[in-house]
Amino acid sequence: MSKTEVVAVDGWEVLDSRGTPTVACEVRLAGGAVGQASVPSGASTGRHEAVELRDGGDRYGGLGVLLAVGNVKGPLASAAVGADAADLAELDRALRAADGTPLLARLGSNAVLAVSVASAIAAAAAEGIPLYRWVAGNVEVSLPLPMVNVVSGGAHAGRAVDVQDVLVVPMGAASFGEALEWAWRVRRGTAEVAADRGLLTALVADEGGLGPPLPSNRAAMELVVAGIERAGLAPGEQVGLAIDVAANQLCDRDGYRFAAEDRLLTTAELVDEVIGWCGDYPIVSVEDVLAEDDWDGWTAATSRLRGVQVLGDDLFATDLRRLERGIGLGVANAVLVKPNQNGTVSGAEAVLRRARAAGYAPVVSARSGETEDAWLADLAVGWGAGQIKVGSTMRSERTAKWNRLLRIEAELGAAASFAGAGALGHGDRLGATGSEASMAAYSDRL
Ligand code: 2PG
Ligand code: MG
Repeated sequence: MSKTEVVAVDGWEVLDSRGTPTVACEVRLAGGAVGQASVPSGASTGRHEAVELRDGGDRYGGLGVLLAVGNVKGPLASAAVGADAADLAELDRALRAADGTPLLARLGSNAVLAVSVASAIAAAAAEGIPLYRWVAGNVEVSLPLPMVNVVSGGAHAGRAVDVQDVLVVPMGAASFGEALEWAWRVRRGTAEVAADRGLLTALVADEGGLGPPLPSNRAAMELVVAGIERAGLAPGEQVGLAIDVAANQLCDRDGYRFAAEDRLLTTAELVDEVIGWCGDYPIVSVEDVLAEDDWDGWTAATSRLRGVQVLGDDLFATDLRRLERGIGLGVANAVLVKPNQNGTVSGAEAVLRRARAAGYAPVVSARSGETEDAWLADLAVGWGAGQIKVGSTMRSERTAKWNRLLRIEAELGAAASFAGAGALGHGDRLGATGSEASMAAYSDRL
């Protein structure tokens, strides 16, 4: 029996950062190594992402996950026990096969992902190496450029403004640690400017961002630019803006509705609006500019937004087939990689690799409902993802990931490579081969 053979799988219910139940799991290997993991959950979920299983009924208002926990301990444990955690792709295939549906709707993606992540953590522990090292294999690791939430709206902040998130990208920073400190300074600067203007800043949104009531999307962007200046940093040179429009959430029968601004827009008008923002504010990344199934709209939007990172979240749903379709149509130039949209660690990694091979920039992302786990940080470093988004610089479920990245940076010392501004996607990279070195390294692993 190999030391990395799975011998036991346990599951239980815990609460996430919104107080919503989620699945936790422990995987035990023959050599005695153990891995524990809990999984996140989104609020602005797309139709095409892997399906969470929830109990319904009265317990926890119907949001309990005891059925999913039962599936961890039952069918998923049966599939995993005897498998080799060192071959995660094979183990993940066994988990998927036990479910048998494309979006893991039968046993629950929350159950499947918990087993997948806990297995990876156990396998790394069995080798006595950090998870990021185990994930990387022989490939060079790098610390990601952070995309940090400063002002929230949409489904994350009681729809204070219509766009879901205004984030900052400290692209002029020389290291991860410096980038995080700049983002922290911008968040504080933005809170100060908001307070000077008499806006309420004490309450924080789901991901730790500010959620002040503002008259318009533009007012949110202007506020964050003022925050960058208050922080003593140069907007557009040292720190750029990233916008998550989360356009699915704006869909109305007749178009896209900016409820806070009381406007109804067609697809073309929404794209015009975003292009206007890009002209007036130092925006480097636009996420989910249109709804998840508006492929024609996305094709046109991508060519019109050339020059900025056009990032697909609900659009791709960390799904290889949807990404293939996007690559074929020339839609977007960057992909959000959320392990729980996919359902397994190796499935999410396959999406990331395919994206890079096609010249798309990957952005590893947490969810708005998170736990204190930090495995996402290790995945981002080990995969050399280039960018990571985990919310703001406060609230423990967010800082758990930032703090893990700081630990890795300290551990690597002078050898720590930082992805920096070069990680951002832009149209000009499409069709090119990307970084030849990292491409070669990635194909070696296939
Ligand atoms: C997103 C995520 C994270 P949620 O839309 O990118 O900010 O939100 O987890 O609610 O889908
Ligand atoms: Mg999003």
